[in-house]
Amino acid sequence: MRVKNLLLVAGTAFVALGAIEMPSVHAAPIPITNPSFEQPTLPKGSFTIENITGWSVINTGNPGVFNPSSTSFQSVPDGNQTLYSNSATVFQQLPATLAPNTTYTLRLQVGRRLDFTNFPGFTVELRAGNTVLASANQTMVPLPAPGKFVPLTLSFTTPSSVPQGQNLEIRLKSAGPQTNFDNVTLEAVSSNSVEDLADSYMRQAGLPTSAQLGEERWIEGACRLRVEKGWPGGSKNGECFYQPPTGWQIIDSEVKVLENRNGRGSYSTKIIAANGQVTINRQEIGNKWNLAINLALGDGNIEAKNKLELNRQKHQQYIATYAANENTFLLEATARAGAVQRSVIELDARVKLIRLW
Ligand SMILES: [Ca+2]
Repeated sequence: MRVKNLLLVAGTAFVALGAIEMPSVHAAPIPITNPSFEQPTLPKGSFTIENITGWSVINTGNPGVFNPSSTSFQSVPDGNQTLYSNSATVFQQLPATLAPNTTYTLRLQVGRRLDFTNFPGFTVELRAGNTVLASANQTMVPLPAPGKFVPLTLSFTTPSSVPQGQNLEIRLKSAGPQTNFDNVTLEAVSSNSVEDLADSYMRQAGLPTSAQLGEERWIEGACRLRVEKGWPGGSKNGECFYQPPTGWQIIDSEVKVLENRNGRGSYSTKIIAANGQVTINRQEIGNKWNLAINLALGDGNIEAKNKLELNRQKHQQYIATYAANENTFLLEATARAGAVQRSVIELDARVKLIRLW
């Protein structure tokens, strides 16, 4: 049996990267002026009207900074003071501008006064320029108990392309008397850098990158076969093999008949085990994933660790779905000549591969 083992240009080499400087992708906090409404500083029980350091006011309705006594709140989530609004919108345009492929998470606390019977409801918006990226209202949080605050989280992920120069903006609006807000934070996590970082850890651990895992590729001309039989008739067989490089599995094939003179030739294809069985060392692959995940954990890159765990799961699914002992594509052809008719069959097969490791 003659085995034709073509070396592929396809097997993209990956380089083990030793110790390299890794960028950190901790969530980056976006600076907000006076995020906890501690400015201007007030004595207990006092409030300002439309004087909120760093924040602007639209509409009317007595918004301001409030240092509540225990008749309003036993405590506030952060510091001593909160923002209050009796219907106005309070906003802050931030120096930071909208970035692509980024998840923004706005967090704040929404409070209900002990000494106000009604909780009027509110609207919180994260904006860029004049566009509302994400908004929330009272239906998205539990009704705060009188004298208590509840946390509110608002997230938005930008696409790969966004308009330039759009300043981020936070808007807080009460639907009436009175809603209190405190401890506003905004953070950004670039999804691009998480993917890049996860790929770096995978390369360091000797794994393909996430784009390479599950990559599918057609190998043109994997098998070319020509079988001829002429005088004095009878048949002649021919065969051709193709074996993928390590880490790749055959998942499909197509045969083009270039010539079948007098229609006397025939062919068949199958996937077989030749030159030994394919062995997927699951233990070894599992160890590589553990290494990649531990590297991410050691650097404190939780987002990259989470991404790696997803990639590992995807990888295990690929192996479970595609890994088989058949590792060789076999193309067989027979030319059958008649007493006066020559037989020539010429075939060109291509093979589709998937990268498993
Ligand atoms: Ca505060």
